[in-house]
Amino acid sequence: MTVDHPVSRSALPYGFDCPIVPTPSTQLETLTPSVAANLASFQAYLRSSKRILALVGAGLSASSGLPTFRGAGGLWRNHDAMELATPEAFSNDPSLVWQFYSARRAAALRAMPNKAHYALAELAKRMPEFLTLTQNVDGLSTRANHPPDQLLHLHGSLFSLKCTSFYCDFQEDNHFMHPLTPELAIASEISTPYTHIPQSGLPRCPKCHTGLLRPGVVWFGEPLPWRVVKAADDFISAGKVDLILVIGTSGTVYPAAGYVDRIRMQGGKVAVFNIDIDDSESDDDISEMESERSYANRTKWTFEGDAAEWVPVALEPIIGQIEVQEGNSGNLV
Ligand code: BJW
Repeated sequence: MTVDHPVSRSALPYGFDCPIVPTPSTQLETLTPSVAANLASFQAYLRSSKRILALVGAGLSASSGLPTFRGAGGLWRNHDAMELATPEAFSNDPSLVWQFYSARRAAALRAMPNKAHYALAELAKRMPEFLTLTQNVDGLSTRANHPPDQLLHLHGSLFSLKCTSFYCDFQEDNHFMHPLTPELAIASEISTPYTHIPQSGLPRCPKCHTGLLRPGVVWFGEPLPWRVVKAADDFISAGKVDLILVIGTSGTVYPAAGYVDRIRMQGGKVAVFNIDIDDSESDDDISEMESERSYANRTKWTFEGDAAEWVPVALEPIIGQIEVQEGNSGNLV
């Protein structure tokens, strides 16, 4: 499996304060007996599951070098990333918000999918009733060849553009050119002081020639794309979802976070993959003697550590082993 890559992988030129988020090793080769029992119990249930949903967030792409929103790395030029992801921020200062998104486009283009992106893509190829709901806008799941009909982008894409004019319906997807205007090239140079770009230097609508373009992402207070929400609802209504994989998300943003409770209320079980598992997310009580036969008593599993390490291991009974070579071809062995 070879991944086309439009931008070379030299030093990151973009502007997050902490572009590479170091992730402690989960040292999967030295599992304690209780962690091994937890994994065996999860894998036994996974093998018995027919319909599976994944809800993924920024932590999935952390090992690919893309910062998460909350916590370390969620600052861009001393601005809280969450405060830039609003229609109000764009309307107040489109130059600032466009530079934020231009830097993120550059970073996403130069990042590579990691083993968890490939593992989920492989699970989709092997299980027709597996669907991934991604909150990520970086395009890495698509670049890992996740089957498109089994991948829903809840929060849009960095590589979609929309006209902001009320009277214009222009929208373009898969627009990978960078920078979008010559002036936006400065967004990638964090070492230079921030410079305001006048509206004439920001992306303009090629259809109406008057409106400013904006990134095709979903900001706070905006509705999620209705086709996407409907497709997710249709999947959930079509039959009981046996398992939801909750990967690298803080679960704080709605309606995305609500899918976990919906699956739980249907009687589905939950597996959480996160570098930081808090007490409220911890497993059901298990004993070190738990065997893989005991999953009937479980409603939840947690895997604390880097999703890029844990997800491929957890899914191994279905997908086999995933290896991602330097240069980033994902190979199944
Ligand atoms: C690792 C790791 C490693 C790190 N391995 N793990 C109900 C209740 C309360 C509020 C609301 C509600 N319903 C709606 C709202 C309002 C609002 C909302 O949810 N607010 C909350 C703050 C409370 N929701 C909305 O406004 C949504 N719209 C809406 O509801 O519209 C209704 C409507 C209907 C009709 C008309 C009009 C309106 C829209 C939400 C849009 C969110 N957009 C963003 C920006 C997208 C564009 C961009 O990328 O810039 O989406 S915000 C940001 O948060 C982004 C993310 O997708 C989203 C979720 O974040 P995520 O992915 O979970 O990242 P983090 O950083 O939070 O967490 C990372 C996790 O990874 C952490 O747990 C780490 O520990 C972990 N991790 N490294 C594994 N290596």
